[in-house]
Order: sequence, then structure tokens, then C-alpha cells
Amino acid sequence: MQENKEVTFAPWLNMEMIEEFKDHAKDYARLMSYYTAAMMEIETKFKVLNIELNRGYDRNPIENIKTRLKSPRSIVEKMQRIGKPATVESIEKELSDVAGVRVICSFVDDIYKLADMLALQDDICVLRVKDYIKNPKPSGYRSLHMIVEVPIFLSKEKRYMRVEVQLRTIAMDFWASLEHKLRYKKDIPQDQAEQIAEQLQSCAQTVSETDQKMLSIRRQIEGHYPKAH
Ligand code: 0O2
Repeated sequence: MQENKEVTFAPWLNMEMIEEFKDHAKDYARLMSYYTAAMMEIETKFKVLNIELNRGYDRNPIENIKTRLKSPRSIVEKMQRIGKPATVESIEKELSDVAGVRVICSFVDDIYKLADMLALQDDICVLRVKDYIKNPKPSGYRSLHMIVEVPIFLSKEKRYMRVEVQLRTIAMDFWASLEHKLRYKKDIPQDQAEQIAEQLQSCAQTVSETDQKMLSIRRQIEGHYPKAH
């Protein structure tokens, strides 16, 4: 996911979009503007929670928030993979990860705290949760994924848009980013691929143990040295 701190331009208006969607480029751009608005809503919700929790705990549970729109090419490839037409209507109906918000947390318990707080907000509808922390992927990948629906308020209508939220610790993000970089578009021979996969899995295990240790250290410190004010 690429960082998109300020939406000062229209990120969905690019040559790739015009090439992929030709006559429907206008409708596609409109849909992408809705997803961008939905990502902004979710990002703001997490920023607000971070401010509130900072007052209560004297630390920031969120280290960083990244947002990304799936690229036109990735959208078309995914629609082909699932055997659906890459029309604007079908994209909105079939895909839940066009808009993505990644929340990087300090500690594992912050992930569940923030996920529960988001889920409790009365304008949010949680459609699906995949807990790859309790049940890591075979690769070793860990994160909490949620598909949520959030309303966006336009000049003449209110629309509900789906957003994929990925919550992970700094350590989980470190592993996922490097693993993605190492694997992406590399033609690794089968025999070496297995060995590399095992090493990456072992790193993921180390990362997970470190996360648990850091949480335990934080709890020890909080138990012995509560907030001074
Ligand atoms: P990008 O560029 O990150 O968006 P879905 O088709 O998405 O409904 P799936 O494949 O079960 O079904 O989705 P999943 O596994 O819940 O989430 C997919 C996303 O999780 C990926 O997005 C990655 O961001 C992340 N992810 C999942 N597995 C791994 C992994 O083994 N390593 C890393 N580094 N990331 C992983 P995309 O669409 O692949 O790409």
C-alpha cells in the first residue's frame, strides 16, 4: 500500500486508468473518488481514536496509517481471476479491497482494542473479519483484516462503501513489507523457493515472539510504574 497523506490531487486519474477503462473512464473515476472518500472517513476515525487513547494511556497506540487505492491494472487482473467482467458496476459489487487502510500499531493488544472500537461505531458495519494473528497464513503473514462498510455523504446522496482495514504491529509490518519486496516478481526456482519460504516463516515466528515479549515488558512497566499524572 502506498502512503497517501493528503488527497491534494485525484490519484485515480492516470493513464493506466484511461487505458484500462477507455469509454467508461468517467464512471470508473467517479467510483474511485467514492472509495477515496471512504478511506478518508476510516483514516479520520482511527486518528480520532488515537488522540483519545493518547490521553488515557499516555502513549500513541497507532504508529502510522497508510491508505491506498487498488491500481486499475490490479483491479482488472483480479476481476479476470474471479471470472467476473471488469465493469464499474461489477467492480463495486465483487471487490472489497479497492480501498485499503493499513493501521500500524505499537502493540498486539492495541490492534484488538482499535478493531473493537471501530466495530462499535454506529455508522460502521463490519462485513468480515480475518484474524491472521491467531491463525497466521502458511507464509507466516500476520495481521487482522476487516472488511467494513462506511457511509460517505455526497451533495445529493449518501452511499455505503466497502473498505479493507488491515491492522498490524510495527514488527508484523516490517516482516510483511520485506517479505513482499523479496517475493515480488522474482522468478525463484522451486527447490530454493521452499527453502526461502521456510526461512521467511522462521523470521515471522521470531517477529511474533518479539511482539509478545514487548507486550509483556510494557505490562510489567505499567504494573510497576503507573502514569505519574
Ligand atoms: P496489496 O497490494 O497489498 O493490496 P481477497 O481476494 O482479497 O478477498 P484473500 O486473498 O484471502 O482474498 O485476501 P486476504 O488474504 O485476506 O488479504 C490479501 C491482502 O493481505 C494482500 O493484498 C496483502 O496486502 C496481504 N497479504 C496476504 N497474505 C500475505 C503474505 O503472505 N505476505 C504479505 N506480505 N502480504 C500478504 P494484495 O491484494 O495481495 O495486495
